[in-house]
Formats: sequence, structure tokens, C-alpha cells
Amino acid sequence: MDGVRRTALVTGITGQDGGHLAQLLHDKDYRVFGLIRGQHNPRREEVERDLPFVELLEGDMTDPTSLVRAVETSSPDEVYNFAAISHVGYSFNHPTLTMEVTGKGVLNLLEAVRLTGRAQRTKIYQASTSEMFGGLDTTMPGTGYNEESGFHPRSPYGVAKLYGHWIAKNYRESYGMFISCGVLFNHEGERRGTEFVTRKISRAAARISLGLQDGIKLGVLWPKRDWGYAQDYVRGIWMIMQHDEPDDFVLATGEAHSIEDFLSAAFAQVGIADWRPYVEFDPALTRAAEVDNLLGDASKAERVLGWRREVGFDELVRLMVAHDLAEQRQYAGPSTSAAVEGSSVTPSRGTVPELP
Ligand code: NAP
Ligand code: G4F
Repeated sequence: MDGVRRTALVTGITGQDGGHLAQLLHDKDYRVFGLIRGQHNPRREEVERDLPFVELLEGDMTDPTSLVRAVETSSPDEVYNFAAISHVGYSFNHPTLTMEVTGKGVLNLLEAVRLTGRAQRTKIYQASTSEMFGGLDTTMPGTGYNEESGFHPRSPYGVAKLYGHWIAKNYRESYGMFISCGVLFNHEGERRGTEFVTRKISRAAARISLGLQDGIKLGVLWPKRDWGYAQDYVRGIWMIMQHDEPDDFVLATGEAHSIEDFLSAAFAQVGIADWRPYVEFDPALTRAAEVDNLLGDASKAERVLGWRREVGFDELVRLMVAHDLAEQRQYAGPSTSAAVEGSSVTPSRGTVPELP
């Protein structure tokens, strides 16, 4: 490959990881294609503005023909499959769609690579997840889940991802394809969707401190997650793909924190010592089955790839809240900056409607 410009096809280009990875690949001088779905995708303009170097190809994980066309057009050295229905709560309400996109979509993509004659030339990354482990006390080793741990998915999303994981491994073994699976624990950051709990909290903390919002509705607060920083993980994803053999790797921080911990840290950053008066329990935000505790053990990735996460929990919260403060300040009145930087909150109404 030395001296030859590499080409990558990234599915899920409008998502958190797709955006970060596209930037990383561009910085490494890849030619980057991104798969975008829908007749009118509302996030297309954002990609065109923030990632102008990405060559967009229209396609949908549920439409095999479109994937064949995307692979033929891009002729990629590397395919990164991030496309998914990725919200666990949403997957309970849309289990069939989740299976079609998050599960069967992986098969459609693998077949597109195989049927276009690229099985031995194109490397594939499959975005597997810690949700496949399920977080039951009886299944989690004290040091956290690793590549040898058993699976017990607790949602339609987790089950669909497990199908994607196994079909990827099956194609690796059956056809000798270079297919690696990253079993990633939760990773968050400035590009995280606002439907996920960390970003919902960091944005609410910022908006409450600016007087733009009165409170926040949340589901259960006791579950623990192993939360890392998305840019650390995307660097790890690229390292997984540069390894000389296809394999599976866990990426995690090795620390678990509860949602209450995240609330405390985020609200403290905007000068609110007690988050409780601002948080209301909403049963509609609970799930039919919950994953109580996820902790990961990334020692294989550290040993084999030399990967190491750089950002820890406190810094992650700091980065997210700082980003949301900067973003939301444009909607606030001029008297709010002291409230944010000081230790007490001085509400001041802005012009943006309250968020749920
Ligand atoms: P994300 O922000 O939710 O992005 C998901 C992407 O999938 C979006 O670009 C979305 O496009 C696309 N998509 C949805 N349905 C599609 C379809 N039918 N055809 C084509 N594209 C479709 O997810 P993320 O956080 O970046 O995560 C990337 C991947 O890693 C996902 O597969 C996720 O399940 C997995 N993962 C994430 C984490 C995490 O903590 N972030 C941890 C482990 C694994 P639209 O914008 O058009 O909806
Ligand atoms: O932020 P979450 O929606 O993330 P979750 O369910 O852990 O899934 C994320 O991480 C997985 C890796 O383990 C990825 F595979 C997946 O694609 C996704 O990126 O919820 C975290 C916790 C849950 O226990 C949930 O019940 O927060 C709890 N929660 C409480 N209130 C809430 C809310 N979650 C959301 N999204 N919104 C709430 O209002």
C-alpha cells in the first residue's frame, strides 16, 4: 500500500463515529466515501458543511442493490460499517426494523463486497457492541467483559448486533475475508446524538445554567456504563483495521459510572451543586429490560495493538459540557455568562423552546 492513496467507504456517515472516522481517515490522506440514506436526509447539509471532502453515495442497509452500487462505485480498500438503528430504547419499539438494519444489513453489506469480487481485497470493520454482553451480574467477570466473555443480549438492538457479529465472523471463517469486529463499550463526545443519556444531560446542564430550560426528564439513574471518549475509540477502530490479521477487540476504559455520577459531574461543572431538583423521573423513558452494569476489559487491544484511551470520565464530562455551553450560549441573553462561570445559577430566559 505504500505510496498508494487508500480508499474507504464509511456507512453511518451522519452519525457520531462516522463523522469522527471520516475526519481521521482524511487526515491520513484516504479518499473517503460515505453512505447516506433517504430521499431527503436532514443531516446531509451538516456532513457537506463539516466534512466537505467526503464523497456521498446514496444507499440503505436494507437495500442490497444500493450497497452493491456503493461498493462498486467506491471500490474501497476498507469498509467501516457504522450504520445501525443504534438506540436501545428505540429498538424495543421497532424490533423488526432494528433486525433489518442492524442485523440483516450487515449481511447485505458483506454480500455486496463478496458479489462485487472484492472478498480478498477489501477489509471490513463491523461495529459490534458491549450491549451483546447484557450486563447481568452473573455473566460479568470482576475485571469486566473481554473477548472471551459469553453473550446475553437484553434488547432487540443487542440481539440484532449479535447476529451482525456472528455473520461477520462466519464470513471471515468461511470465505477468508478480512473482517474485524470492534466490541466497543459506550463512547461519547461532542458529536454524540442528543437522544443518548450523556449528551441529553450535558446539554440540559448547559441550558439550565443559561436559563434556557427548567429541568430534564430521565428514566432510571442507577445503571452503570463504561463511558469513553469517541475520538479515542475511533483511533482504536483504525488500529484494529491496520492489524495484520482480522480479529475481535474490546475497547473500553475499565471504569464504570452510574448515570447519577454523570449528572453530578455535569451539573457541578455549571455551578449547580445538587442536580436533584432539576431531574424528573419519566417512566416512558424506561426500557422493557435494562442493562444494569457494563464494564469492559480492553487489555487485549492494549497488548496487541498498543491502543490506550487518553480521556477519562471527568475529562469526558468536562469536554461535553464545555461544548454544549459554547453551543447554547448563542440562544441565551447577555446576562448569563457569570452564571455559567461562577458557582451559582442565575436563570435568564432565552428564545429557544424548552427541550424534553
Ligand atoms: P449513530 O450516531 O446513531 O449513527 C448511526 C448511523 O446509522 C447514522 O448515520 C444513521 O443515518 C445510520 N443509519 C440508520 N439506519 C440506516 C439505514 N437503514 N441505512 C443506512 N444508514 C442507516 O451511532 P454511533 O454512535 O456513531 O455508533 C456507530 C456504530 O457503532 C453503530 O452501529 C452503533 O450501534 C455502534 N456502537 C456504538 C457505540 C457507542 O457508544 N456510540 C458503542 C458500541 C457500538 P441517519 O442519520 O440517516 O439516521
Ligand atoms: O445513553 P443510552 O441510550 O445508551 P445505551 O443504552 O447504553 O446504548 C449505547 O451504548 C451501547 C454500547 O453499550 C451502544 F451499542 C448503543 O448503540 C448506544 O450507543 O442509555 C444509557 C443508560 C441506560 O441504562 C438507559 O436506561 O441510560 C439510561 N437512561 C436513563 N434515562 C436513559 C435515559 N437513556 C436515554 N437514552 N435517555 C434517557 O432519558
